[in-house]
Amino acid sequence: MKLTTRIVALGALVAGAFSLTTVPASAEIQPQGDSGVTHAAGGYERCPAGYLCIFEWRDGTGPMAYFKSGSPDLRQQGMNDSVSSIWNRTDCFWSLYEGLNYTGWRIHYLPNDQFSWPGWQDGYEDNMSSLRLELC
Ligand SMILES: [Ca+2]
Repeated sequence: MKLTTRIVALGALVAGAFSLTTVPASAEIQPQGDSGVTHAAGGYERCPAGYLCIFEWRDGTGPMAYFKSGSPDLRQQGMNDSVSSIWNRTDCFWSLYEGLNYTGWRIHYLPNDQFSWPGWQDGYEDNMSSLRLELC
């Protein structure tokens, strides 16, 4: 009986040590090239340093696309008219546009801006179709 208790305790200790070395489910992703898309679970923290990230859902959640320089057509990333939050994790100025190929109205984002709807940009959620780096 006493031996069994010790074995169970040892098992719990090993399990605890293992969980400490497990990589957290939500962390900054490793970007693949100048742009990409991830469906990994998590929030804003998935956005890699040096990229502008857009999120399908509010508060940095849902599918995320990341960019070094931009995209003329967010259909390529499966994010057309579906952006609900952003994080400009760069030292540059960016513009997000209502239309494809940088047309229509645009919203400027400053270095390190993080934004989620609802907010002062009412009417723009789920409307952006292209984006690009404007000034560094
Ligand atoms: Ca649009």
